[in-house]
Amino acid sequence: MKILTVQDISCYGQCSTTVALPVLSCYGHETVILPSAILSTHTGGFTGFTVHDLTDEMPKIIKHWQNENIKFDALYTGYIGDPRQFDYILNIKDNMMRDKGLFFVDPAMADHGKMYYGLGEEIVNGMRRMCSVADYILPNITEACFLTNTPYQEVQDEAFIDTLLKKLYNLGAKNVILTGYEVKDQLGAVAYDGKNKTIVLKKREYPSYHGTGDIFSSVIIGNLLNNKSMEDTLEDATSFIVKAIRATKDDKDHGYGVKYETILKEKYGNN
Ligand code: PXL
Repeated sequence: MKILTVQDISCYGQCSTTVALPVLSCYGHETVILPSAILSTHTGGFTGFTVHDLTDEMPKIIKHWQNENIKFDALYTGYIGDPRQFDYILNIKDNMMRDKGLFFVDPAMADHGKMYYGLGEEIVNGMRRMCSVADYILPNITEACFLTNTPYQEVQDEAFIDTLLKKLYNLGAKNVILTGYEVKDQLGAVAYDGKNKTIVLKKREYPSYHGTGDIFSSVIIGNLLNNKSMEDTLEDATSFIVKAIRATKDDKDHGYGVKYETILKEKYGNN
């Protein structure tokens, strides 16, 4: 499958584009990138990072691709720092996909009840527009609350999650995959297709790290594009993150992201 991913390049910090590429490659997919911005680091836990917005490059890159008649089997969006980019992305979705091409939206904009640094209402509105035409949306609980104007709750019971799933589904996406679903000491994800729920939970690992949401989404997309069932997909993604956190937590110099490379190597490397 040829996948176009649109998200930032955080040069240091193991998130967004820099984790999506290796993960999707290991699941056997060709990856194409349209970087939304280039940052020295991600915006969580670092101060003084640099940001160079790439919105002005987007129409030029897209025009060249259209001249070359390039088309994609899947479009996967993540962190978007500038609201002008939503029109470009929706134009790609409408005009540059192969038959049965799939649109995956990870509305990476918030966590732990708060928007990420520098992001506001215009980003929420743009993400909502993309969700309305997506095949799959992959919000965490905080993002789900912002998308559906639901007050954030630290502790979520099943009724709250069911309401959130229905509200997310009503945004227009064909499938909802809600991540960060927590039940007692377990953490995982729940998928909803308008009829059925698929829930996969694992014993929660600590601490929580930046970038795990981006790895989680990339593993899910890698699997779904290989026609794996939702159950197998969520099983693979949750166990991947559990292993990555275990591989990282004893390294005190590595608080900015997870050491997921050894997990990929375990799965796919021969040496
Ligand atoms: O991991 C999500 C993410 C992606 N890109 C940038 C971020 C974050 C989270 O903070 O800052 C630039």
